[in-house]
Amino acid sequence: MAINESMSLSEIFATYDGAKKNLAQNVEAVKNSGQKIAAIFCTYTPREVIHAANAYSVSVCATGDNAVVEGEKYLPKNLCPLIKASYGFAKANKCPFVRNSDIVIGETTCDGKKKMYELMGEFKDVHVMHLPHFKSQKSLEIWQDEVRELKERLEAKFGVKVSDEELRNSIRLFNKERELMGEIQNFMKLTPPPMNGKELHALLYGNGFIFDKKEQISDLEIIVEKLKECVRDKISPVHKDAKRIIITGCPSGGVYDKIVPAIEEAGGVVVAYENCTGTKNFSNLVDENDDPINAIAKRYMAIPCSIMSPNKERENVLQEMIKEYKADGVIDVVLQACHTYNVETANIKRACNDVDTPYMALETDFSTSDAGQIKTRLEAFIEML
Ligand code: BJ8
Repeated sequence: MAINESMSLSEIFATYDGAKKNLAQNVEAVKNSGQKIAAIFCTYTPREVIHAANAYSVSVCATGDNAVVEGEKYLPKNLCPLIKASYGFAKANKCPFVRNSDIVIGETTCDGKKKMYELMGEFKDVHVMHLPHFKSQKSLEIWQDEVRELKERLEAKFGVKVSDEELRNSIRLFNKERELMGEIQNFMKLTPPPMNGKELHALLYGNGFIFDKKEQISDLEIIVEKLKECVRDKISPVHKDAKRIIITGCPSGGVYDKIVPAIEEAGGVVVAYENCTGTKNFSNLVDENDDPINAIAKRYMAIPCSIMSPNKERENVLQEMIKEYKADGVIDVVLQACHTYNVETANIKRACNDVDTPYMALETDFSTSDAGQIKTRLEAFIEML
């Protein structure tokens, strides 16, 4: 779907908006060309290892109520919608990414996901990495072994040998991508920023559905230059007095439509996503001077997800972001039955209170039935800021 310099920013945003659909239409042809594909579920998956094994990786977290209905044929109703949708879509053979993947890679993150992988293993080749939930030296050593085992598993599966040099090359490319994503995110520190939260989300989400790493990087470089031009020419779709909101919590892909447009129509602007579509995905680089396996393990282990215990880093990161992005409010998105993020709302609320920033928790699922109620609550929140 490559973009080019002659495109306007709005054309570029539209292209990224359609990136998932575009890849869904093309993934079968990619697969038939002989390319290996790994389906992944989580930001903890060390994608450099997959890349170094000459395979593409793609997130297969499904969204939408239809996919949830499929999932509920096999899984309990009171389970996180992301798990139900992802399993349901895959089991019904409707997810083109899972269907065309050679392997599914999961991690022992939350209980629902790890039990779902057992069921998925009945119809796909599933490799589950043991992700420890305490951040300690012992955990890091376990995780380093898991990263090494993933490399060996992929070598055996795809009949390749991954050298340290190939891993280092992948590390450099992924670091470059992260730096560019960070640069794009940094534009949101400006008042007003050169894009709104819908456009930022389109870039962050769409970027995950571009297979070719070099194309992905050169596209991001074009976007950075375009955004610089907007700043220079003082072009912004955002009112300078718009209330600046940070979204934190569970992955927001499946609930984006109910939340982000409602915030921005009510006079707010989403300046950052402290979640797996946003900063969790590209903060922190892999140390290019360390042993590649150890360096990869360290970077991924540091992700401040609620499945870690304790998870003080998320509070620290959020407080730092509130300062940097001059946030007026924080909205904590919790998917129904996601216990770890739900319990953590108490800590996140306290962290926001400590820096005098209004906070709201929003528990929802992938249905549209609560869209009106959410809109009303968001309007009231923005109005009181
Ligand atoms: S790194 S946020 S992608 S685990 S599936 S924990 S919403 S109950 S997705 Fe996640 Fe990795 Fe963490 Fe990110 Fe809750 Fe649902 Fe579990 Fe979920």
